[in-house]
Amino acid sequence: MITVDVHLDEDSGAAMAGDVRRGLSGPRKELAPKYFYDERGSQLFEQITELPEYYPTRVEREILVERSSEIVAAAGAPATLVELGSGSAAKTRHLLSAMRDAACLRTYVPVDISEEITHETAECLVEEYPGLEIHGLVCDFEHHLERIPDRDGGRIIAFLGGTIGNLYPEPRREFLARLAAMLGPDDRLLLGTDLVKDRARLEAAYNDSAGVTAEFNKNVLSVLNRELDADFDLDAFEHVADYDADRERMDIRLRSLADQAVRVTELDLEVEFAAGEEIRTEISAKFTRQGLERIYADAGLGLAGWFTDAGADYALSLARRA
Ligand code: AVJ
Repeated sequence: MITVDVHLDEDSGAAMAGDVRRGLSGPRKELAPKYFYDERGSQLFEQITELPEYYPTRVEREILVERSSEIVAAAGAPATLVELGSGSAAKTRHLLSAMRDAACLRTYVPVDISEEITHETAECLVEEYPGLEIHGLVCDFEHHLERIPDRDGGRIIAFLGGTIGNLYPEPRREFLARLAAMLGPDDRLLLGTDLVKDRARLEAAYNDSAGVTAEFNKNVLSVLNRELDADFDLDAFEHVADYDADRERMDIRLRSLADQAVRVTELDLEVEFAAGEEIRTEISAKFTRQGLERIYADAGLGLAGWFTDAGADYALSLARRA
């Protein structure tokens, strides 16, 4: 009942080296948020999701708990759930249960970068959902979307957690257009998006009083120290996260506290920082229903369902191929 295909071809170490060289060589320094998530970074993110100030995970779960059966019905009671970035599939169970209760559930396709987690999750789920067929894919779904198997009986392709918010508008449009191209008439995208709200709540969510987000942000420097033999002093940088209301996104950086030079031995690179100079490490876009309708239209998609929590802090939306 379980198959797992692994597609981790290209040398991810070389890709990282190239990304980091480009990111730290220009006048505006930047590192991609995917580099946060080594083992420590993933643990810190788990801790973030439990912080009182960080509402997105809780409200997304609330929507799934309260409205999964409506979502499944609105998606046409499909036979397959594909989940991009499935991890331990904690939230997925609400959708799977709703599909089982609607008697449409046949196949779950978890797509994740971690082979270990994908296997573990698959083993647990076949026990919890007797008869469930699991076809796992281990890959970087940003690059290997096209590897996702097509299925009869319709699919929900779920991309939860608000991770779409990490993409800049143009790569986001390209990613959604590639998803749109995969959708058959009976398939629906299910996308999790954090919504625009007042600055104070947004900024609190990314500047928690326990300092976990600061530690999470600085962890990317530990990743570079280990993977590229760099010598970043984590205490020489401070966490900065503020809301850019014009662009409707959180802007998350690390600010150098002093003039300093950092050596990245593996890249044979010396990076200079002036006091106050920043490295952007993440954006986290916030959405409105209107904005998302536009974003969908620009990617060849159409809004087909809108589900929010009671406080309208977060949305799960369904989209179809236009
Ligand atoms: C995992 C990308 C959804 O943008 O809120 C949390 C990551 N960064 N706190 C987000 C994050 C700092 C999170 N996403």
